[in-house]
Amino acid sequence: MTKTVLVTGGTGLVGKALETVIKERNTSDVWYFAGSKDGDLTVLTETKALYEKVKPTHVIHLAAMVGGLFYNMNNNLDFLRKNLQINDNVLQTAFEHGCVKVVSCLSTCIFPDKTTYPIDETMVHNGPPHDSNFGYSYAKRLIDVQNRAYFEKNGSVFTSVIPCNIFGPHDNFKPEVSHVIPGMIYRMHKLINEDTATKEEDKVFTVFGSGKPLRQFIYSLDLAKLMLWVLEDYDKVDPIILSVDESDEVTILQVAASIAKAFNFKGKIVCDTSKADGQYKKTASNKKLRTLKPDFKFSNFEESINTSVKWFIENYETARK
Ligand code: NAP
Ligand code: GFB
Repeated sequence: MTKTVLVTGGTGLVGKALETVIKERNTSDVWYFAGSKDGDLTVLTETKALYEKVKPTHVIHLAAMVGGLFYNMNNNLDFLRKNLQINDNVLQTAFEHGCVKVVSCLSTCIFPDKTTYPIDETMVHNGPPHDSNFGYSYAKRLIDVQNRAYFEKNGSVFTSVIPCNIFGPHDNFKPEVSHVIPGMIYRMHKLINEDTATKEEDKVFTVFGSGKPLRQFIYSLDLAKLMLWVLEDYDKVDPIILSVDESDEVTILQVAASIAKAFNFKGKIVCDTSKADGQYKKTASNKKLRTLKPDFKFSNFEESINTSVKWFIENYETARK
């Protein structure tokens, strides 16, 4: 069956990675990568108009108000309301259009703050999320509840994936909005390229927080390949974690060192502990994924950081910053 796939949020970090992977594959399917210029999905009439235009059989739902720790901390109400509106409009309109399948996106940051480790898919609703991003977290958790309600109603396969932190080309580098990797890439590039009077070895790069929190990071192109596998071959409503191994977890300070290496930065790295750390860890198990897809190979973290830094330098003029 030839699919017509609507990718909401198709112009962002993950959407662009999907577009790159799809271009490398010979597919007869029709793909439509929608951004907010195609319609504001917080508005039901604009959501319906987009579905009328694309007439999708399948949907990969990425569109969301998205941001890093500091953006979440200061905007929990907006993260809650905008994402609730987007999710309800996109899922209900997919249901009304009789879409065969919808794959939505949760995040490993929505799990309970007080939890045992490693976290797995059964633990999504086992307690309140971390205070820093409760708005985003509850809106995302409700996608899982909505998916079950649609399945109960008529057997629709509306499912979701739970990625760990994602990074790669086409990320959002805007410092007040961004996640840690694009945020540090942007700030290190700025430090190196401004104030040319100071010798680079005398320059000091600041890591926000203690640098001690632990994170798992998935390269956007790896996630895109896994999401395409979910679209084709995963037909359960229950969510599936798409994350690198627990053993691939790194500290924020290690991430800063990797970025410094990619820039060949010769200065010092210090931590500003006056800034928030956010969640200390959110270690997720990818056992379910490894069981269903044992042959998948994740990209090397350092190489992916190098590629992302190179992309930012080469696309500095047009990058979101
Ligand atoms: P992103 O780069 O910020 O892209 C967000 C996308 O959503 C863009 O295409 C944006 O369109 C679109 N969008 C935002 N508000 C919209 C609206 N009101 N109407 C229509 N489109 C709208 O985000 P991302 O990092 O690719 O995230 C994709 C998905 O992965 C999200 O659901 C996010 O929650 C999830 N996720 C991300 C991470 C991460 O570390 N980045 C981790 C776990 C899960 P414009 O470009 O036109 O603004
Ligand atoms: O990616 P990030 O902003 O969000 O990472 P989370 C935050 C961690 O990186 C904190 C440190 O420990 C920060 O102190 N950090 C160091 C920085 N330098 C920087 C910097 O320049 N920018 C940023 N942003 N952090 C988010 C959730 O949590 O994870 C979102 O709030 C989302 O909802 C995302 O789900 C995937 O990983 O802490």
